[in-house]
Amino acid sequence: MNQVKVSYWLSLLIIVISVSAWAKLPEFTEQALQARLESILLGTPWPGGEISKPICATPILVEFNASREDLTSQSWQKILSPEFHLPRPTGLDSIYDSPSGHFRIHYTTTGTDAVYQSGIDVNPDDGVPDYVNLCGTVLDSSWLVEVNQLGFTPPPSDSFYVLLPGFKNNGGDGKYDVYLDNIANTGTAGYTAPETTQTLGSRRWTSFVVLRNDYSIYGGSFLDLLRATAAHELFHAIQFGLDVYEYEYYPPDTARFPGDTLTPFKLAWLEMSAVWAEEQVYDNINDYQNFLPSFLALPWLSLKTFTYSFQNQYSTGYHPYGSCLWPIFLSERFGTDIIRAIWNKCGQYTGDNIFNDPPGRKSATRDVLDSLGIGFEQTFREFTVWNYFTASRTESGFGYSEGANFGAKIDSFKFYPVANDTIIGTVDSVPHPPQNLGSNYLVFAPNPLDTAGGLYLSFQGIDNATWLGTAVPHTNGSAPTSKSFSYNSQSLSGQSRVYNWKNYDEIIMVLATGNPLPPDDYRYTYHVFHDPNLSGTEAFADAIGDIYPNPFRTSEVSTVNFPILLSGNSFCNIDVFTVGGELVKKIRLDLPPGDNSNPGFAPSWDGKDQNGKLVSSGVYICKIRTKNAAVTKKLAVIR
Ligand SMILES: [Ca+2]
Ligand SMILES: [Ca+2]
Ligand SMILES: [Ca+2]
Ligand SMILES: [Ca+2]
Repeated sequence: MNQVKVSYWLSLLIIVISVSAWAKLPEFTEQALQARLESILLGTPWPGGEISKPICATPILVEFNASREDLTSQSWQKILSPEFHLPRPTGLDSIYDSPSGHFRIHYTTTGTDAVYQSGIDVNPDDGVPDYVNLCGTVLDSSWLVEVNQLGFTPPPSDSFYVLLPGFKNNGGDGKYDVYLDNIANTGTAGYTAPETTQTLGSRRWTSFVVLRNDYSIYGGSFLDLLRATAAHELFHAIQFGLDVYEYEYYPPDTARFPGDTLTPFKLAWLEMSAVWAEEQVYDNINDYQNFLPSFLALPWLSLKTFTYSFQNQYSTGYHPYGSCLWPIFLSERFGTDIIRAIWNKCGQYTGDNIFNDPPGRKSATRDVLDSLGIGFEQTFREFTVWNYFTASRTESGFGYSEGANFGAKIDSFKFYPVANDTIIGTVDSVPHPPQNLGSNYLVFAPNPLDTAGGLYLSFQGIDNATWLGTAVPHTNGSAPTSKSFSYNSQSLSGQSRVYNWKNYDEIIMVLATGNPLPPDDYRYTYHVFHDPNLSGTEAFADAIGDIYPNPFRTSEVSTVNFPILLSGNSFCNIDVFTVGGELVKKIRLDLPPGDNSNPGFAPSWDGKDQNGKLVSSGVYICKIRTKNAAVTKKLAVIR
């Protein structure tokens, strides 16, 4: 053993101890954390009498890792090694290296930690229990997909990790260590523990995974639970190798979440993307679908909801798992690479930058979606529309590839039959206004006897949010169309018109908030009525929207878009001038009626002049004309 490294580690321990002498977590927070961790490791009761089944206990280990320099209670010694580290499971006296060589599996065939069917060694007959062979194959499959196929950076090697007194099986051989342990909390299928880092202050941490020695306690397709858990936990190991601090921290809010077993650590992205990873490795297991009720039945909850409440399938503790629909949506809409791109951006900044913009830079999600030219708000809007059309509402060719199999669908908490004399008056509040990154669904069904006219829809934000209104006219048996509300961000109001409502079985008004912060309920009023004039061809004035992205960074995106809404077929002329009045580019197009605003549909420009040369950085004047509209807009080009 290297003497230099030992003294390095000892000096680290001294730092830890000296920090703990003055830093302090709120007492309640520390007690709850300790009780949770003891519940996982020792099987003691979960705090607050909650049902103790965090199926993945990893967030508790992350919370511990983030807090351990602040812990004060001496009773922590019950579960911690003398160095205040979380010890790896002990008593596992055998090892097996997976066929790929990436994993070292620690197990035993005797005592309470004995693996499932420890005496069965047939396939292959190699002196290793077949259950352990299966674990090796399952972990290798997970690595093959997550690292080799999806391209995620593998978890950092722990080969540098030296043997200190009190550590056993520290696995310093560079293989990733997995322990098959009889986890004391029977509700927990596995966990990943961040352990250490090679460089003081680094966000890249090594970790180890604990899987169960035996999943047959769960009955049913319990080997599928082993598979899903292995894929899930390996993804946590990958996450910790990118940024172990990728979570939000904000103080508990007892006023708003009285049922919450409070945690100030919000790790929703960790869980939603790990459930997504399960689906990438084991598409046929569909473990994620078990968690969808907690998301789809409570669409107003923030996408960032994270609690330890697990009373039933609608409990908020399951919400981060059900929120796997967000990464699943992103990867089905844009390709699976997008999740790696987002996680890699998370890894470029220490701490929370998944949805929130850290100082001086864009959030990982916004950054990646901007680079695709669509932006966060429009993407979130599409997500809310996909979420409506699941289970019995699924329409072929639209939305989630497995949406018809979802056992849950969006709870639209207002349903209005509308006749031609109906006005849905202004409502001061709704029972569950959307939280940050949440959504509401109001469904209006035209009376089939009232054939003339259409529906006018509007809303007025009471609270300041990035309101995202979408009107979704839908006929059963057809893919829905959707139309963004026009929106005034100064007055927080928006409106939309749906012509010829007799063509539709329902018109859904989706109202969502696109702002990630602050956590709150965002109230609004809405006003919807039948308008007999909304018949025939939609006679709106052509609308020319804001050029996006603006500024146009030619190093990040290949084109800039000019969104245009047309009442009928029209030419589209775009002339780009320098501020000095010199014409640099002429674009001439014919566009179809309707919404020509999304990437791929909107007129676009590649930033090159008439000679095919990229224009220089600066402000350009764009004159945009259609049959019924003409505007002049500024565009900043940054090379
Ligand atoms: Ca065997
Ligand atoms: Ca190792
Ligand atoms: Ca699947
Ligand atoms: Ca980060």
